[in-house]
Amino acid sequence: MFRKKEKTDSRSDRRGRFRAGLARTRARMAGRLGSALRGGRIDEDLLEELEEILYEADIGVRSCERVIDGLRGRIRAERLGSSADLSTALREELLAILGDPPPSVAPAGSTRPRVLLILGVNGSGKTTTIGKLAHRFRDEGKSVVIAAADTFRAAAVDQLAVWADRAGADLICQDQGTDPAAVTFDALAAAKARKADILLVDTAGRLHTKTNLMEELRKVHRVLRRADPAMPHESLLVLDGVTGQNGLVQAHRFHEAVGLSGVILTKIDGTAKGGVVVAVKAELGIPVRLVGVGEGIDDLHDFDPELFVDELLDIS
Ligand SMILES: Nc1nc2c(ncn2[C@@H]2O[C@H](COP(=O)(O)OP(=O)(O)OP(=O)(O)O)[C@@H](O)[C@H]2O)c(=O)[nH]1
Ligand SMILES: [Mg+2]
Repeated sequence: MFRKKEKTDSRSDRRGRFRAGLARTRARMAGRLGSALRGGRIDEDLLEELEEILYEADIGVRSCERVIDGLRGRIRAERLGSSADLSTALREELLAILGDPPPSVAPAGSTRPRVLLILGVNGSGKTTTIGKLAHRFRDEGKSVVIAAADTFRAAAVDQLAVWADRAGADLICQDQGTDPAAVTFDALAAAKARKADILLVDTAGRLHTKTNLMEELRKVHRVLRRADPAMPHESLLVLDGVTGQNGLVQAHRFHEAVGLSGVILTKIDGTAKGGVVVAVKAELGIPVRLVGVGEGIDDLHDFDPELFVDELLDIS
């Protein structure tokens, strides 16, 4: 019933791909930080330069102020004297905003099926991310059902079918134009009947009928909640990292509609503004759970704050 999955990359390859995915941000940020810090003098001019570098990496006004104020206070209180001290303090300030590593989206021992509702505007990377997630879960030996609840475009189902096939997951779809909530209901029944470990629900990103997109998503959410108040176990918003902070406004609307449990930030490989991860946490108060660093099936990583900040600042 659950088809054979594609061969995956090894762990070290994955780490390498994560690093490669952050290359643009690192090149811009770490290079400039390095030369600013090498200047030697720790004064207001240096803080101003750091602020500009952080701001350009898209970490957001609020986080920028918080980091710089934190550094200013520590320079005084802890008498930070060397650029190495300052670099360590900067790392700590960024980590303080990002917080502890977020929990896994499908922790071991979860009840079956664990339901992940995937949301986001048109083109943000929902379908691709679902393919990557399905592949990862299959790699962990879990059985996966995917609900094609983007019923507007026929091509949407075809695209999802390709990913389901690559990952070795089962796809539940219906005719174009069917109510997405009905597809979700059927997919949940199928996942239960097949005793699947995971149900991934792909949704539309665009307004395509008279119904408001948020209304449609609320209905999908409601169908799951009615079946089990614990469902969906995760409502994850896929945000395009290239659009950076412009995506945060939309994020508020999705959050109001269904209550988000996390963000999946995609296309970080296509931007030098990877600092947007910090802005998402600081401005939305919603943790980044996963990061997409490419179009390949292995290019999705759990968000690890320490690893991320170290890559950002080029600390190895
Ligand atoms: N470089 C890169 N491209 C990505 C990433 N994630 C998705 N993409 C690309 O982004 C484009 C849109 O991805 P989709 O998965 O179709 O986006 P979607 O949100 O399902 O779009 P709609 O169904 O139209 O709402 C595709 O060309 C993907 O290959 C990523 O992490 N890095
Ligand atoms: Mg899609």
